[in-house]
Amino acid sequence: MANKLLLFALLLAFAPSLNAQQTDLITNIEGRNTTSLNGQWQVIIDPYESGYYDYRYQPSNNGFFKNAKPRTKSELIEYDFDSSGSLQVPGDWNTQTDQLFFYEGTVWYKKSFDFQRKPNTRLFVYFGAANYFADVYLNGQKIGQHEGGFTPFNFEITNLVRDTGNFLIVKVDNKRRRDAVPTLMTDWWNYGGLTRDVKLIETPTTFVHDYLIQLQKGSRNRISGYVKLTGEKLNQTVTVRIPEAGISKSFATDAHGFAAIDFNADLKLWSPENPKLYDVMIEAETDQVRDQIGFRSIETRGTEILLNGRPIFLRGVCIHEEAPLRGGRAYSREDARTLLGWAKELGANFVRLAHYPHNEFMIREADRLGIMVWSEIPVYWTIQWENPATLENARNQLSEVIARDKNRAAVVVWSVANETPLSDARLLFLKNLISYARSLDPGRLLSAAMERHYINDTTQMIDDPLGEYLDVLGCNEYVGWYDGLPEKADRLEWRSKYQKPLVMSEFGGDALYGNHGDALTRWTEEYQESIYQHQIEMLKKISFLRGTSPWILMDFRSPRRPLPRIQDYWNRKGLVSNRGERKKAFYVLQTWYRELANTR
Ligand code: GCB
Repeated sequence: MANKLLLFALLLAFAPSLNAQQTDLITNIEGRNTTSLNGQWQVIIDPYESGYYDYRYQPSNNGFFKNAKPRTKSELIEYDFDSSGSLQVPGDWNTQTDQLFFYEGTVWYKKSFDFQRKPNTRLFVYFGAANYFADVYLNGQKIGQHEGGFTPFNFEITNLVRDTGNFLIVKVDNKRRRDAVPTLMTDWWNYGGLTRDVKLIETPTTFVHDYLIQLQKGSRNRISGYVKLTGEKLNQTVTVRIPEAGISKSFATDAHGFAAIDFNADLKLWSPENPKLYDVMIEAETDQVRDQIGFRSIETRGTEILLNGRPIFLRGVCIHEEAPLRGGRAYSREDARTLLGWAKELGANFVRLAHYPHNEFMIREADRLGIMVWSEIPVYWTIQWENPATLENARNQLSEVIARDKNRAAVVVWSVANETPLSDARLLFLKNLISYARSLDPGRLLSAAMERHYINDTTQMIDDPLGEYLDVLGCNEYVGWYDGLPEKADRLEWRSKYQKPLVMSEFGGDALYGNHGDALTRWTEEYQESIYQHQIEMLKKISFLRGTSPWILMDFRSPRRPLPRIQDYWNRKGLVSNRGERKKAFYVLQTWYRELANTR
């Protein structure tokens, strides 16, 4: 009996992480032959999940995914997608209708489409993201499920798709769960739905599934990585061409379709001053993919961060994936351009994309604009450190964002956690993520927003044991907001146990745009301005500081912020309001960043 129980507990522990039907992520969607499924999708709001469970709370064989219609006038069917409402995809559901503003639960999405698949092709359905849990069905059959609200996934539908009358149905559930990643408590809005692009990807029967084409760690003239084919003809010759650099190198793939690539290359390196991207062609016998790739080295030496071998200071700002001006989840290239444009105006060469992987547009635009990126997974606050399924889930989200963005020069840091409380279990969990990230992508720096503490009234100590395993130390501090008044920063000294670079990954305070008063009156622009003034003087004195990303570029929605007339469910720590107005602190930071740009 005890054994049975143990087995059951183990099964239960691993159940939510089963991704059995999921195809490995296809790299570089922009370079593929795709058909958009964006637009209006029919939806059914299903708070009791009666489209999934029967009245005994057992999964039903006859759920809404069947898209049934009464065949006779007597037949009883209690749902109908086609006369229910519709929602725009991509998009969160919360900001599309008042009815769903605070909703956390299940919404069923349905899209009909025709598709004439050409002979000798394969077809995949690709989701940029679905928050949080997705069950996906095509023509009444389950094709897969996915957990995690901010990373892409795809399923093969080659043998299921019909020329006409396909119906793709997705049950999206954004209920928060204690064991999930993130867990129950966050400081951002739980926007639900098909929040990013949905596409069909058509490929040859054997195709270039994945590749890593980046500079080898520590080198500025040697490219190393791999190309991976999927399909029946796995032994092929693949050629990597970078015409502008006069490169054409061929490799033979092995019986698994895998070829390690490794060659010298004389390249103009990517940097914020010159964000050079090369056209790169990956040509197999049966498939070709084109990408735009930048090449740069990133490493640390003592307390320095070196970009292309030269010390650099990361002049950054944090950003949530909140749509500028319109509100709701950001989802478009225009959203990315606006947000990154404001960061540039601020004088930034770096952004921390908090607290989860943002959409691919952000990374692609950062690549083009020359903005370095800190990319993060939602291991936030009080995750269940001892739950193996939670770890598996975090690992999966990490592997998906690395799979998607590993060829983007802009991404310089993978961050595995934010403000997680010290414990042995937490350290084990995060060490596991760090070594996993290094195994998937040896080239980038690893960081996390760690814990730090006072050793006396005026000394902050960084000695979180996690620091030993990171390349870059991250610290969030709110001196002047949650921790004393702004002038407290004047007396503070920072110490670190580690000879490593520090990025002050958060600081700041709330101000309602247009709310004025003296520098000691909370919620005014003047108070926030004063925080930045005192902070900057303090930061200048930290000898091992190599970057800053204050909290945050723009006001963002949070259910934890109910104060009427000031917050109204917005976290007001933005340097820019949700309507795009610059607050006074914006200019304080801009002045410092301009100074730094001229002196470093
Ligand atoms: C933090 C968190 C961030 C919050 C911020 C705040 O430390 O990392 O997610 O939004 O503080 O505004 O309190």
